[in-house]
Amino acid sequence: MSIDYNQTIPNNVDLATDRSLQRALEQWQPGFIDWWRELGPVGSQGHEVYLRTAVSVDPGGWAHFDYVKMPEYRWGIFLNPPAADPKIHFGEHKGQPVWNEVPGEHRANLRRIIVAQGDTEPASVEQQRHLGLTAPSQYDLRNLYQVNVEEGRHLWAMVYLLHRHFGRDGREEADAMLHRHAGDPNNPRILGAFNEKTPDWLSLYMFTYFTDRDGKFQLSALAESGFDPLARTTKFMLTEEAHHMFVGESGVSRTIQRTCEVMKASGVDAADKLRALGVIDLETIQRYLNFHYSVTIDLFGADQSSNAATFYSAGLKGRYGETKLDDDHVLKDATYPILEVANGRIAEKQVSALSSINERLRDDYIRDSVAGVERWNRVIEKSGIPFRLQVPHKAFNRKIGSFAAARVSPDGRIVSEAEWNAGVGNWLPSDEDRAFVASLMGRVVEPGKFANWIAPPAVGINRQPASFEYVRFG
Ligand code: BYC
Ligand code: FE
Ligand code: FE
Repeated sequence: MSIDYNQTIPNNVDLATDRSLQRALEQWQPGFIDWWRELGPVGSQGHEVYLRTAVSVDPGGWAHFDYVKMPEYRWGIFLNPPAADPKIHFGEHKGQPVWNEVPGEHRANLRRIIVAQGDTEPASVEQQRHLGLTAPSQYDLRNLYQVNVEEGRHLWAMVYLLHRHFGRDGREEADAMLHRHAGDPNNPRILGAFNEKTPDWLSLYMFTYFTDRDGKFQLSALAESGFDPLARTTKFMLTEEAHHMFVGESGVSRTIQRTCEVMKASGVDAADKLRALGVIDLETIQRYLNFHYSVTIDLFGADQSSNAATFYSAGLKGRYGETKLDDDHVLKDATYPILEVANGRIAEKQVSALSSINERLRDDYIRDSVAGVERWNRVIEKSGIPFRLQVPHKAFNRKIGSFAAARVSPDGRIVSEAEWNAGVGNWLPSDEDRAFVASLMGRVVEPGKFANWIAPPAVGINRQPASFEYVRFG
C-alpha cells in the first residue's frame, strides 16, 4: 500500500495498471489545477508554504512536512488498506462480503452520496479563498492553506471513485464538481452551508470547528459502507480531518483567550468598550457560534428521511461507530426519539429508527460539538469571567427538517414572528457585528507576530515554534 510518487497522479491504487482510468484522470487533472488557480486561495500561487503531504497511509508516519508552492502540491489518491476479512456489518446485507464494485441496484444512491460529499470539498476552498489576505499570523495562514490543499485532496478522493466506478456518468459528475461554485446563484454548491460566505477569520474558525466536524461524522458514516472503496478512502480522509477541527477549536480558543486577557487587564466588560480595545466581545463570539452551529446541523438532512433509511438498509451508509453499537444493526423494529412541534411546543416522539438515521447522526455530532464548547468555557472560567458559551437548541434557526417552518429561540421556545424579529439581533451575527469583526482583520506577515485580537498558539506545527517561518512569500 505504499504511495507511488513517480506518477503524474500520486496514488496507492495501482493506477498505472489501468491505462484508460489513468488517462481519464490525467485529463481531469489540468481542469482541477485551473480551478485551483482561479478559485483557490487568492494571491498565493508564488508562496512557499510549510505543508504536510501524505507519504503513506500508515497511521504511525503518514505525513511529511516541507515547503511547497501550492499549485505544485502532490494531490493524490490514497485508500486505507482493506480489512483482513471485510464483511458488511449492517443493513439487509449484514454478514455478506463487502462490494469492491458498485452493485447495479445501488448505483444511483451511491453516486448521489459520493457527489454530495465531493461537492463540499472544493466548495469550502472557494468559500475561504479571500482569507489569506487578512491572516492574523503566518502560523494561521499556513493552517488555512493546509486545510485548503487537503480539501482539494478530498475532492480527488471522490473524483477517483466517480471515474473508477461510475463510467461516463461518473466522469460527468467529476467535471460538474469544478463547475458548481459556492454562492453562485446560477450553479450553486449542493448543500446549504457550502453556499454561505466565510468572510473573516472568526467565521473560518467556527466553520472548521463546526462544519469540518460534520465532515468527520459524515465520513465516519461512509467509512462503514459496504462499498469498500468508499469505506477505505473515507477512512484515510478522516486522518486528515482531525487537523481541520483542531484549527477551528484552537482558533476560537485563542480568540477567547485574548478577549479574556484584555478584559482582565482593563477591567472592562461592556461589548462596545472591548471592541474599542480591539478584541471580539464574548457576546459576538456566541452569535457566531449560534450561526455556524445551526447552519451546520442542517447538513445532516431531514429528521425523518426515506433516503437515509434506504442508504442504511442497503448497506451504503452506516451509523457513527456502527460496529461498536450494541444492537442488531438492522433496526427493522427499533425506534428513536425525534423532536416535533406539537400544540405550540417542542415535544419528543418515538419514530422508526431507520427513518431517523439522519437525526441520530446529528445527535452524535451535537454531543461531540458540545465537548469542545466546554473546553472553550474553561478558558473563560480560568480568567474568572462570569460568562458561558452555549450551543443553541437544535431547533434554532433551522432551514432543513421539521423545524424549518418554525421560529425557535436559542433556548428552545417557539416564538412569534415579532419576538423572533426583536431577538434575532442578540442571537445571530448582525451586519454590524460582521462589520466590526471585518474591521479587525488586518494582514500580519512577520514570523512570530500575531494580530491583537488573537493569542499565539501554545506550540507550533510539527514541533516548530510559533515564530517559525511557515510561509515564504513569493
Ligand atoms: N442543503 O431526505 P433528506 C464535509 C436536500 S461536510 C440543501 O433529509 P438525505 C466538509 C436533500 O438533498 C460532509 N439541501 O436528504 C466540511 C434532498 O433533496 P431531494 C458532507 C439539502 O439525502 C467542511 C432533500 O433535501 N458529506 O465533508 O437523507 C469542509 C430531502 O432531504 C440539505 C455529506 O453530506 C442541505 N443542508 O440527507 C469541507 C455526506 N439537506 O433529493 C468538507 C453525503 C438535505 O429531495 N450526503 N437536503 O431533491 C448525504 O449522505 C445526504 O445526501 C445528506 C442529506 C445527509 C446531505
Ligand atoms: Fe474534507
Ligand atoms: Fe476538512
